[in-house]
Amino acid sequence: MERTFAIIKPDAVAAGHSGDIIRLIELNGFSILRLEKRMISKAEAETFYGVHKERPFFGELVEYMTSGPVIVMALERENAIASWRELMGATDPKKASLGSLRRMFGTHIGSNATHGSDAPETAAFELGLFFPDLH
Ligand code: 3AN
Repeated sequence: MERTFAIIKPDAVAAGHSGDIIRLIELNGFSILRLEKRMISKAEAETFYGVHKERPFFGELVEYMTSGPVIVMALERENAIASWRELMGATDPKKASLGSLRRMFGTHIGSNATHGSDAPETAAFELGLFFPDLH
């Protein structure tokens, strides 16, 4: 069993897609270990996206992720990290495969409905940031 960290981003929450996304998470065999609807602070977003600090879209990304409530989740499944990335689809919703969450619910490369950790080290870092009591 493996764990990953997932976010339903502000655009998807605001558009009322949370229920559909959570249903697809469960249909795809993930256990939801933790789930919380909350705001992300500017400081949290800057820490969370620290690896993108030098990218031109960093300011826009932080502003967007703090613009409204999100749903943060700890998910568990066999091969959870790669499986969740596959269910999400490519970063750009226009290029994401048919049936993927970003294709169905994303609107733009900067507002692409969901986040998922990209490696075991990132999953450990991100889970620790949002669910420090999860062991
Ligand atoms: P992924 O989330 O698929 O791992 P990354 O790690 O390349 O994608 O990018 C992190 C986040 O930064 C993306 N989820 C997206 O919201 C945002 N992002 C990536 N590229 C762009 C871009 N060209 N313009 C605006 N936002 C972007």
